Amino acid sequence: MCGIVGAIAGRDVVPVLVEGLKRLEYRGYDSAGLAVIDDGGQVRRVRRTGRVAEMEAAARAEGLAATLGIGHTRWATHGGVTEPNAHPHISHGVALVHNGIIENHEAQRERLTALGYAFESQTDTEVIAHLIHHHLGRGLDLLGALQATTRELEGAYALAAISRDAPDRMVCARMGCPLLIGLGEGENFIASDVSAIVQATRRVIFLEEGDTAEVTREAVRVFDAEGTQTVRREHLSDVSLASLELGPHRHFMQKEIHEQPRALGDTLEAIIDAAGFGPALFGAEAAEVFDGVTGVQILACGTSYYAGLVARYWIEAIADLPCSVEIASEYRYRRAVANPDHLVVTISQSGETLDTMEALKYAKSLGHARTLSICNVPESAIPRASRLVFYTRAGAEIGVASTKAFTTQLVGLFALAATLAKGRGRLTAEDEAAYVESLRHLPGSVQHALNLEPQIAGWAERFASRQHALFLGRGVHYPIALEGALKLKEISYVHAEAYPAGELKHGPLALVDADMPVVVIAPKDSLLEKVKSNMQEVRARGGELFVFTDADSRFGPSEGVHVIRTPRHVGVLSPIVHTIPVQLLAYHTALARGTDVDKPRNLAKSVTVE
Ligand code: HGA
Repeated sequence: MCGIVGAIAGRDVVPVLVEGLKRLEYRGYDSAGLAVIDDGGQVRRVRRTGRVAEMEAAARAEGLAATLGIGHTRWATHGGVTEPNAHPHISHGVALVHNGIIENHEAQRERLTALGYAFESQTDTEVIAHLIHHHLGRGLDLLGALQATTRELEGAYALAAISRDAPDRMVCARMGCPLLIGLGEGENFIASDVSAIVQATRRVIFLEEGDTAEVTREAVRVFDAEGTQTVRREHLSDVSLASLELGPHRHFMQKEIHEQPRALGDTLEAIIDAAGFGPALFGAEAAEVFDGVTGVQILACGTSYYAGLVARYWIEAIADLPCSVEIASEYRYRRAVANPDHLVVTISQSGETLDTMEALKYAKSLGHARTLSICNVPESAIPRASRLVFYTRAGAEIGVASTKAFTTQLVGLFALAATLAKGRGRLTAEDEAAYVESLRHLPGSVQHALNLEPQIAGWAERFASRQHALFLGRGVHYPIALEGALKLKEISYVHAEAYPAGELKHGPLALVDADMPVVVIAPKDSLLEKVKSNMQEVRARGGELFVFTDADSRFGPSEGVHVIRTPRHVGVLSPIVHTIPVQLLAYHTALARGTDVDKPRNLAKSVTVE
């Protein structure tokens, strides 16, 4: 979703801002803009709907150059995708960019209109620019005006502002949306995501909820929610430039699918090194938090929710603990009954998914004190609000459709199931050794599945001309069918639905005919015979089957039944391996249909609004 970058330096910052905005493109956006204070002390602004490259060309044509500026990629929430709605917004020499939603913008708009301010956009954001200007008029300096403004805002925001009357500084604020400050030599930066500034510096300070800050070339002053000057720890970011670049691949999604053996290997490292499971994998307090846990409540959205559904099978079967999984945006708005002995697990690639964050806050307000986050981005909001964390080590995930984040989340969740089981005396030493051994082989098994790409690409040609598809699975592979259907929808725009295979005859079978391809996840597990019966039901109605199975199933092709086999059954980790073919099927179907794989229409990467 929206992205912010700001820079103050002794050199021209326009190229820094443009490069930062390009690195934020992956988050999904519909317009881009930047504002600078030029040598003549004037605010100059360029905005365009569409790609950053178009905005960059316009900035070049105008000869924009300056040592202070802010930039933004906008994913519209309030007001259409138009140039006047694009950020930065300007009020009498104050330029401002904003991520998030201001909930009391209507009341503020009325008040500011009565004060004589004229509005140029339909956004919620514009009130903030006018409020800062209004408070400057009361004699406050830029930081004071920002602080007075934030006291009047309700909602979520990350803000950065500059003013022609203070050409030696930027100011910024954070509430509910991530924001960080990058520290350079004689130059400093502001960004919503470290990838925006990693080309300039790796030294970063993460702002905390309610913080405001003033950033000059030489100094950074941070103030907490009470307005007291404070010190926030400096971190050295390990985001690699290579993970932000495409390299030889056509798309980030393709790159990230193929990175999975490495991503899984990195995520597994701590388990393999310890040759077993234990609370240490989840943080210093984990032994205490896990002690006496009588159940697990998982909260997540989208693909992460499906990871939670897989985990439910593992947690109940291996750890013998009841586990419920709920969509975060539903949980947060219902009257839920909390059991303080249940562990609340939130799953979010970015660690900033707003619905998941709010669900976590709600769970805590209900009395849940045992909280664990499974997350891919260090120091992001959700792990910081949780007592325990398992960091997946997938590396930056740029493609909007999640791939390596999902499979590495599954590793974290499997480790959780095994650790809880061990703590409860439910894991024998032999089982533990066997699980570690399976995990050790996981990157290799995933590589074997990746090697099936040419066959899967052949199937994708046939899906490209279809309007609909069904995905079936049973047991722990049902969530993989859900994930396969979601991937296909997200990036190829083919309508797809997933069902537990046994549910077919209760309704969806009515949809099956020769035009409805049916994808089945059917590895050699205890449910295979049941799944085979469900496949017969499809064939009997003329449906065409596309079956992903493993060599141990001995399930072969026949008329109307196409089969692709992974080399061997990998036991309890089979859902992870069977994710790879459905990812590849979606990717190649999208390629065949010519859609924008990394930036699917209407979608954004980090979903930081409700
Ligand atoms: N509400 C603002 C910013 C939207 C946003 O943060 N999207 O991720 C707008 O609509 O311009």
